Amino acid sequence: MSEQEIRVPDLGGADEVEVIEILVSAGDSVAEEDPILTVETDKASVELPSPSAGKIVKIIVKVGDKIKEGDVVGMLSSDGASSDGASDDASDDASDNNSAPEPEPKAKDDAPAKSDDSARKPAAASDNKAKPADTGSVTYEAPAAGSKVHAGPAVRKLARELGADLARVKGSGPKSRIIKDDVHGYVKDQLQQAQQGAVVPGTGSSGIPGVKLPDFSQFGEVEREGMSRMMSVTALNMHRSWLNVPHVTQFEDADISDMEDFRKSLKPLGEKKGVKMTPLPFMLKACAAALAELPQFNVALDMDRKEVVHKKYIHIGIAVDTPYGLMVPVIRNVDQKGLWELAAESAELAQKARDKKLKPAEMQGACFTITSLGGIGGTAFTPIVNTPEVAILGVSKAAMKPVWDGKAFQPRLMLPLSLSYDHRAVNGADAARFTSALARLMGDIRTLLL
Ligand code: CAO
Repeated sequence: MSEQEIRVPDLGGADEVEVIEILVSAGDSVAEEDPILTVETDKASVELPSPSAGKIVKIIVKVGDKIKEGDVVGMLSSDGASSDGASDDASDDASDNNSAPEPEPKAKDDAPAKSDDSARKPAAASDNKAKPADTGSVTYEAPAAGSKVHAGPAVRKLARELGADLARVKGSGPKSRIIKDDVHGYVKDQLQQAQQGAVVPGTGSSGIPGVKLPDFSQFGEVEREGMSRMMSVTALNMHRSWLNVPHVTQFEDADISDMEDFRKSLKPLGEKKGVKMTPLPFMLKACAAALAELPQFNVALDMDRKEVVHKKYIHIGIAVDTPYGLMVPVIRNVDQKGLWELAAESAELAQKARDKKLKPAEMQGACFTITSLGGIGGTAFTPIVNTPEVAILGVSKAAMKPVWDGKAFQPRLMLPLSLSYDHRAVNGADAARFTSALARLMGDIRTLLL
């Protein structure tokens, strides 16, 4: 075991660069070429690789520091083993499973934050291999079966956020390692191709022509503002779902008169417990029961492998309106929790969302989403499925309505439900069964206990 300095390598002509991300900490094991730091030159962001395999002793620079070629940035205790291609691959796998900066969900096929799953699972069979579009612009080959992706945790995180399939991105770093600029370039090219009407191979994009903006200032005063990161990521996710999923929305009214009487009767107890019981926990319970009753809604479609992924857990996302945009924290094992626990947990997660304190893991792994606009208003809407989930329940504002009981009209409190679903996974009859089950369960909450 010997200690060696980690020095800044040749920066390709850049004089001084800024450290923008530190990717390892003392005690981490690294393979040769594993990324240690990300630095930003005036042209690109680049990951500085480890000179050899070993254990990080210390990193002596911090984010914001300016460094140049030859500077010492840390110490590595080297075991003398120089890594070959095989260990390089191993390091990539390790970065997938252990050292990624955000926790990965257990179920590899289920990351609502739009993971680069396809980089982790076997590539599509060769007969499904997409051919590059003949557009004259940059095209990307579908990955060869079993091909490895060489990219560090920060690059993988970026690719997940932007929805880029790393297996299709060409690496321009050392040993064809993918760097952040490759991901940005890939996404940019895909968008350009989509705007030009090209079908981007393997993306499922329909290649619709882009919307040309007029010069708005000819009509009146305007001001331009950069989109926040959250807004651009949400826009991309919505667009992807909208283009990839054949949506249908099923409507139903649930009679929640008795449920509301019961909920209101819980108010004094809620005050004692310091927990507000809103209609949301009842909806969560009802959705969990409906998902158990109709498990065809608790799936994801793997179109590459032509497989249906059946989930044996019931985690439900709740859409939360925040000043920064829409966030979807996830409540785990809803079927195993009681109403008070669900009320406390949903209030806590909603508050965390509004305070921007949600951890990535708290927004991953949902099987289904509830988006409730009931506290605001409206009679119905058509929510967009939060892929790779296959259904989402939109809830509008409950209202008193005259309901015919066979002899007379009775004033009943009716809750409008809008279930959007992926028609590839679910058929219309099952959707009607699902909303009927919700109406039945919320209409008589004693059935939630069954
Ligand atoms: N009908 C009538 N009233 C309802 C209702 C419904 N469907 N749902 C909630 N309410 C009432 C609640 O009972 C509460 O009333 P009181 O204060 O008198 O008890 C009031 O509306 C406010 O409830 P709330 O919104 O604070 O709590 P909630 O548990 O119902 O919802 C949350 C929590 C996080 C879902 C909600 O705050 C929220 O952010 N909703 C917006 C979600 C969104 O933006 N979706 C759009 C996604 S697509 O762009």
